[in-house]
Amino acid sequence: MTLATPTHCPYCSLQCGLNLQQAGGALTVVERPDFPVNRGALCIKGQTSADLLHSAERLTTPLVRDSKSGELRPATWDEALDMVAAALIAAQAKYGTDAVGVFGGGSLTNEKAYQLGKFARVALRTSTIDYNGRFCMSSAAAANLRAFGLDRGLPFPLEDIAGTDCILLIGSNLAETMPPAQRYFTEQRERGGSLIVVDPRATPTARNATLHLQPLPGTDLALALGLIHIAVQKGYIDQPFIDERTTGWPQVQAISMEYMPHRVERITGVPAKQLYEAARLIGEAPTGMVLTARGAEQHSKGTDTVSAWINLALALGKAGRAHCGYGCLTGQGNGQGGREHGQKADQLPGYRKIDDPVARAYVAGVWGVDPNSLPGPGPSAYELLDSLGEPSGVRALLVMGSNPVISAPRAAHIEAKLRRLDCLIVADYFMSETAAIADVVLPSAQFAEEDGTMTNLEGRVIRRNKAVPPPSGSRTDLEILAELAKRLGHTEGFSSQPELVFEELRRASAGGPADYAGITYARIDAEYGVFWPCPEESHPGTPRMFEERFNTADGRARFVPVTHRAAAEEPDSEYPIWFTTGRVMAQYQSGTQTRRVDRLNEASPEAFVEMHPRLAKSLGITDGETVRVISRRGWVEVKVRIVSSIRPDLVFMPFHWGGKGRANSLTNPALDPTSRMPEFKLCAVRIERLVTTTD
Ligand SMILES: Nc1nc2c(c(=O)[nH]1)N[C@H]1C(S)=C(S)[C@@H](COP(=O)(O)OP(=O)(O)OC[C@H]3O[C@@H](n4cnc5c(=O)[nH]c(N)nc54)[C@H](O)[C@@H]3O)O[C@H]1N2
Ligand SMILES: Nc1nc2c(c(=O)[nH]1)N[C@H]1C(S)=C(S)[C@@H](COP(=O)(O)OP(=O)(O)OC[C@H]3O[C@@H](n4cnc5c(=O)[nH]c(N)nc54)[C@H](O)[C@@H]3O)O[C@H]1N2
Ligand code: SF4
Ligand SMILES: [Mo]
Repeated sequence: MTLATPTHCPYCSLQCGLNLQQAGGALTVVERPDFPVNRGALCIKGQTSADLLHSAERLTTPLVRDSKSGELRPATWDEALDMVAAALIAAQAKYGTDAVGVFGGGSLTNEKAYQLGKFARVALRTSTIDYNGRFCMSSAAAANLRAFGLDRGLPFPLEDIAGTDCILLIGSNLAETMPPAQRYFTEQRERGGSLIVVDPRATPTARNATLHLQPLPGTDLALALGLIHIAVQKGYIDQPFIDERTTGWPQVQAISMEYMPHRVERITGVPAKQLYEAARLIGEAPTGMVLTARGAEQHSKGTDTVSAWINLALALGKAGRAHCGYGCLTGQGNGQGGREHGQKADQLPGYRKIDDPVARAYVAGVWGVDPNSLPGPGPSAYELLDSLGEPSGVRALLVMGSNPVISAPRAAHIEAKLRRLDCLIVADYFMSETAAIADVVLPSAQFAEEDGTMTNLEGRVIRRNKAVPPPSGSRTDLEILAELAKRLGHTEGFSSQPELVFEELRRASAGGPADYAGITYARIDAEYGVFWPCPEESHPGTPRMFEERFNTADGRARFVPVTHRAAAEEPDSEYPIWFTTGRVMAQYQSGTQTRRVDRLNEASPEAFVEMHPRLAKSLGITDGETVRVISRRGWVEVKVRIVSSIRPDLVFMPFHWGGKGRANSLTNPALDPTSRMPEFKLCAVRIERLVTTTD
């Protein structure tokens, strides 16, 4: 009999179900048609995910930087862990507790994210902890909180999308970033529904739309206000809903009056006719959904932009009822759970706030520590990385689940700062670009080698199951944290058993906004996941939220008055072209994992920059030519792909590669004032040819 372990893909927030089957000593991925979210479908990354487990490039022994040669050399676990503990203790003794930093990730299981937060606050007593989710959906999270009093990416199951009449999808290329989700969009269209896609590129997602709006990047806020303006003008506003379920409309309506269609056309480049058409499609539809992803959110005004789109949904009465609502398409495998259990600078488990005295007392009680011993909020991800090696900044950093040398904005600057640390410790499966400059590298176990839970983009808590033991020489992240805690004097409170950690997480989250108290491993297995909040074991979980009330004190959603503003950096005579970044189907994030899978490299072997034929012509550039793209922060050298699907004033580059192909050498770390999200999606560049031809 062949053994199959039901589990989930290690990559994105869709967390597609798959089976891992033993075949001839190796694991292979086979369909798991019973799992409801993807119903057996997998994208090419999920299909090839078992290759990660058998990769010859797996790290299987700890490495430490040799003080004489300056090179990384193999070490025993004891030697490496002793070295880490000594470095952490030394940095704190010399520079204070906050001089040790922790940088986590949205790919960590809930158990690991929870334990990492506890490790920082209890074992290290540092306030300096944040994670890469800050770079991901923090703007949507902030806007969700201020409108609805609660942040869950989608307040409804994905399947509800198939039943809505109109979808407004802003800044998402889900045909490439979560392909199996497309089935719900296709079903929706087949039922007669309409889809409006807002993207400066005619992506595969946009090509399926009823209407594609192709604005200048960074102008979504004005676009949303313009649609509200037209909705008022045309009578699409749902006044009974506004009166019964919201507050703050008059102010937002007054602001929208200033966004006349011709003015919005001037700001966004979207013809007024298309603005009217978009407003009509969603305004006249009985039900509708407004969904955003990184294209709308990764801006220095990302939070206000999402607020503007939420305002539109509320004004049209398309929230808080069946087949209606605003949702953020979260990105990383555990992007949702990773932001709920305490690895974020301002958070305690259960999505509690670290500066709330009641929350501090409760969580301190679960942890058996004095509430006063818990540190306060720390710096956000970019600010943390920017402080590395500074006199009052971080001197030793533990990175678990991120590769900031590739993925942080203004990456050359951040890489230089990482190199200045007294001690950089990286736990990873592979030699990422960040691990390569570390002082200690700790080889971790991968998805099929550990148990745990993940929370997908719908707020569905699911189980990652162990199919094989980790290779000898590597350890799970929970084991690493337990061993380090022991060396810092905490022999208890840091279990390496996932289910025990989950039991503690349940208690720590009980009564908080993201309440997992009623969720057990056994229930998840029996029910294909459980949606939080789920306060009791007898509670069914909450697939749909806000149908009766929003999570604010008075139960009403809040309109938030926001106005359009320019990007932090705009083109000028020196840097005349807009530059934006994103993803391709076959590569994932900083590429540490996917760049090690043959089939994925064949599909997407290298970095490139997309440009419109008209722009290429004006610069004398031919398809396939290598050019230098330069911003105020750095340069890249990449091949050009000439495509007519992009605006002529903009170029696009995926961020999955390093070296001369590192998109983040160019990006602008201007931060959103509320979410502290960097402006990944917009800066100004100039393009230079490397060769001069005579023809
Ligand atoms: N293949 C693949 N899939 C992934 C990932 C991956 O790395 N690779 N990563 C996962 C993660 S963590 C995330 S966060 C998600 C991200 O998923 P998406 O948000 O779908 O991905 P992006 O490509 O970053 O951005 C989406 C689109 O935003 C557009 N855009 C750029 N600027 C603007 C703007 O100002 N306004 C608007 N409206 N659009 C703009 C870009 O042209 C791009 O097509 O994907 C997840 N899935
Ligand atoms: N220019 C530009 N930059 C961007 C973005 C963009 O759109 N444009 N998007 C941003 C977004 S949305 C995101 S989410 C970030 C992501 O960027 P990163 O934070 O760099 O995310 P990953 O590449 O997934 O890095 C995860 C690293 O941790 C390892 N890893 C994965 N899981 C685990 C685990 O369980 N344990 C341990 N120990 N290691 C693990 C992987 O091998 C990998 O090396 O990039 C951001 N950067
Ligand atoms: S869509 Fe996401 S979760 Fe599904 S197979 Fe692809 S990468 Fe994995
Ligand atoms: Mo992300």
